[in-house]
Amino acid sequence: HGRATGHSYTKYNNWETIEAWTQQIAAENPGLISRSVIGTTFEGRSMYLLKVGKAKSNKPAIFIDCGFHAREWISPAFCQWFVKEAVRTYGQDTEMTELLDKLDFYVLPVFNIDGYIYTWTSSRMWRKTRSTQAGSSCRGVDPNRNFKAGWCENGASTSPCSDTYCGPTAESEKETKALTDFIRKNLSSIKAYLTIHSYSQMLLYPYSYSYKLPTNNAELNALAKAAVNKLASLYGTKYTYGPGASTIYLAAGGSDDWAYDQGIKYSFTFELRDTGRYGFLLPESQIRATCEETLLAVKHIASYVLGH
Ligand code: ING
Ligand code: ZN
Repeated sequence: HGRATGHSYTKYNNWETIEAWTQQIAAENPGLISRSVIGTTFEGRSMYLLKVGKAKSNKPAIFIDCGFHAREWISPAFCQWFVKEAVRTYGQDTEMTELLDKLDFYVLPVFNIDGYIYTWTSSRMWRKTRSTQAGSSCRGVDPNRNFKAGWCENGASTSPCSDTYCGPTAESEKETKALTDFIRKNLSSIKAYLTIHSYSQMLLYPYSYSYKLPTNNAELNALAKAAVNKLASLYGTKYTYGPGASTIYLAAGGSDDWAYDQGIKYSFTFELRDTGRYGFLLPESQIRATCEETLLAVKHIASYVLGH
């Protein structure tokens, strides 16, 4: 007899519950959501992707992923919130209606499913994937050090026991490969890439693998500034923003840098609440406010991208 698995947008849901939710929300909104599987994890689980938008061909798209790092539970909570708000406000909120009419959001609710489950069952502070490593009893690769973007040059470790282990090769992880294969296949439509982490209240853009600046640095800086202002307008939550390397730290192999170098010129990493009081253990009482304010920033970026 299993535990009760009722889904709630204001609680942290386990993977079994999130998996059932992806099925249900797609079934309940056939005109706005379709579900696909982009690959399987190391432990063999399906990686679900929700395509959210008014069904129509040849639309531009924005890719959003959550749950790269297992312990950052507010991140999957945001992806679920985003999808709920998209379908709830479609036809009511003029901005969301225009967004869904004119573009598709690809939402990957949990990227690192094996790690997420491990934080529920065994070790709350786990960060990495759960892959086994040749010649080591330590498990897991940092998925945000595993992309082919200055891979393992800076701010990453070659030790399988490190929390920032870059892996034996770039894209060694099945989860990384599933994501990069999907994005490469859909590159012509994907205009923006957003990856949701926590914590530290920052909006980061390339580069993190070196101190070089992206060609559209001025544009990304202005867009990040406008997005964090929107976010702060709701509850006053303060975000810093800028290129990853100078704003947080040098770290090679991140997904936002990789997406940017593929030609996706609007590529951002969100670091959601808080700034360290609770850190990864953000109380469930803050889920609603965190997701509401983040939604404003994401909608702002999406509307900007739609107009450019
Ligand atoms: N922070 C990110 C990390 O992977 C980051 C910061 C962003 C690194 C973009 C590289 C590229 O370390 C968290 N909290 O995971
Ligand atoms: Zn993270």
